[in-house]
Amino acid sequence: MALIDLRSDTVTRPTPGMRRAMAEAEVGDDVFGEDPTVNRLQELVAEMLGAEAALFVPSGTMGNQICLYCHTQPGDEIICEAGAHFLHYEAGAMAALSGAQARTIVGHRGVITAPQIEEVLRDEAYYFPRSRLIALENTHNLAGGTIFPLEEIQQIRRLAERRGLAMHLDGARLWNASAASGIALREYARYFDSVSVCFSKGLGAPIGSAVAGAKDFIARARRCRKMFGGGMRQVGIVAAAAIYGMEHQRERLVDDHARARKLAETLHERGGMQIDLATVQTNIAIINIAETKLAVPMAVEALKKAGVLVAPFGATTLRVVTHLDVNDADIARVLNIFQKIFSS
Ligand code: TLP
Repeated sequence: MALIDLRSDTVTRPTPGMRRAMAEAEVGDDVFGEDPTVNRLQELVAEMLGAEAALFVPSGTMGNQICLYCHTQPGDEIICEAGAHFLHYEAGAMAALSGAQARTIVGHRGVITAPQIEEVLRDEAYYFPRSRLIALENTHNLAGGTIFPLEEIQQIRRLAERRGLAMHLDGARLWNASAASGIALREYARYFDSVSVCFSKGLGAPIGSAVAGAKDFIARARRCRKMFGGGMRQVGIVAAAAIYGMEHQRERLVDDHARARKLAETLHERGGMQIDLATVQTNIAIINIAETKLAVPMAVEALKKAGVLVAPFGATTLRVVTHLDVNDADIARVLNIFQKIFSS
């Protein structure tokens, strides 16, 4: 029987419809701005996010790093939650490429508040780093796919304006936040100076992300994309997959959320597994196995042998992510396998 891969929503394969869209895409040289499908994608993303412009980039990492670079000078400080993806999973790029440093705040389920941020902002003094950018993540990956509440974003925006800071949103899974909360993408996006979104996660595209913002910001981002080696040529074939994902595979994200919820509710407190159910708001569940008889590497191996791939996600935790290539029957099988591994 085929393995059920719950390591990430990045593992999905392009669907037949998506492959057809890719095969039929009109293309041109995007470094010259001449790929009609890329241009259409960028217009679509800008429109959806209510931004002046958008730029197609190869990965979420590049999208985030371009934005961090464009907002800061070396030595500037970026305020973010302690589990931010760009701090932990982007190979130290922020330090290497932007020369910025992080001021981290431990949030509650990935959420930090305006008063917490205000407390760490620097006063003006030549010997202090310059507080420059507030970067949020929605949904928050490390916290378990949690949604950043809109009211909190609004408070943070007010603070940012008062103190002259820019705001960036890592919206790799903003689609999920919007699908789960019913709040429009553009409503989330309007409080930020830059937003990055990914097509290669819940939407099922094989590659690609975009950054959105004001026209002059995107012009600088385009130059930076080239500098980082992300200028691409006939990439209408992949932009077509992104468009297809947004148009045909977005509404179904709520099914992923329901499956993650079902999985979490069933596994919680079985065989020693602990899940903070309040964090299971979208397509991710973090399972703490400290109280079980298995250590993380052994659990990952045993689950793999039985037919399920999960991601090790800390000293005592596993991450499971639901996506396009996982159906209800798979979830039923996963539940049986977990039951067997952790209660035997
Ligand atoms: N996240 C991946 C891994 O890197 C952990 C995953 O499997 O979840 N922002 C967020 C919030 C992300 O979760 C990711 C990918 C990225 C940015 C980076 O995207 P890519 O992988 O396209 O560079």
